[in-house]
Amino acid sequence: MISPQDWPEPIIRVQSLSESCKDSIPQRYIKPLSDRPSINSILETINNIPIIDLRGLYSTNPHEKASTFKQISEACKEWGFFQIVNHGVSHDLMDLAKETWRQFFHLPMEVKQLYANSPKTYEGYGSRLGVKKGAILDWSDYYYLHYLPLSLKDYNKWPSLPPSCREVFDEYGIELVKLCERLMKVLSINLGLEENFLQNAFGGEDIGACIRVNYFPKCPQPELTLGLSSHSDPGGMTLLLPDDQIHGLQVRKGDNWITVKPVRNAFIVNIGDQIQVLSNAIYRSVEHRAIANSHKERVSLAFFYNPKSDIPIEPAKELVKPDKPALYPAMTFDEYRLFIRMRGPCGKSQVDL
Ligand SMILES: O=C(O)CCC(=O)C(=O)O
Repeated sequence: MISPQDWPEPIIRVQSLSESCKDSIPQRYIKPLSDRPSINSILETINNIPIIDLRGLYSTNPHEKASTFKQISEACKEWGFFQIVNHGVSHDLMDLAKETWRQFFHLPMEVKQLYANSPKTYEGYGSRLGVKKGAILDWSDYYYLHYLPLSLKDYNKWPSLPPSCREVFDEYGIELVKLCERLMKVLSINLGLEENFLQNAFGGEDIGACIRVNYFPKCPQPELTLGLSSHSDPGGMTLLLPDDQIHGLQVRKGDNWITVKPVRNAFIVNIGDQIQVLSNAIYRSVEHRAIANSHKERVSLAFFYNPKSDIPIEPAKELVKPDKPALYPAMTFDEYRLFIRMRGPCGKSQVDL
């Protein structure tokens, strides 16, 4: 498969549309009826994903420790999503990261355009995912960056404004990598594997990490569109820093969409397709999407913790049994990601294929 060099149509920034279209959205953003959010559904709003206090992982009380491991295990199996509090990342740094990126999106358009991206690597300022000509688009802009491996980290692609952006994101990346490493150990132990199993399967210290900062401008008709279409995350594990003032993330639970109520200073963790493969589907990546909002803009930071891109990822031998054969063939993350990037967000169809 050859990576596309350019977008199939001229890029229009959703932020500009939000400023010019006060009453209605262009046809290109109107989703088919089956994909539209039912914004006021009771079922969507009464539930919430599990909230887990990570302090318990380091408790000297064995019951508290075991209970925290169990909560994470159940959340991974039943939801594929959970919120974590007391995770060790400085709350000031979290606020600063969000604020810095919000400032970026408020820079004049000509400054942001300097970083316009292409579908070749997606790095930079973007307004669509996928390259299908005539696709119905999502109501969001974003900024996508590689953080690891160092060979892919290119400061020229990082915004030079606001001036603190590079420094803040560097510090944020260090903290999030540490947190992901801790969670990978917990997931390995919960799967009955050696504690470094998942980390080693991802390439040891040689993993990949990237960030997508999503910017969802105000939308005059949120009931007709989506901020981000339904998808599962292609990588290993995602730490999402949501906007805790505005609900936007919805997670699929059976036939329903649950609107996540973010807890202040929490991260939202979700299992990606690569951990689904390694765990032979004991853990499953779960479809999620973002709804648009008519009153306020929203910013979210998705930090993707991924396997090294050129090592084959396949179900752990220990989790393959005569009655549970390997459900997936070996594939590198590079091969998988290329496939995803051509198609854009498509529910769970990618990993199931
Ligand atoms: O903004 C959100 O709540 C969801 C973001 C997300 O799913 C993503 O960036 O992959």
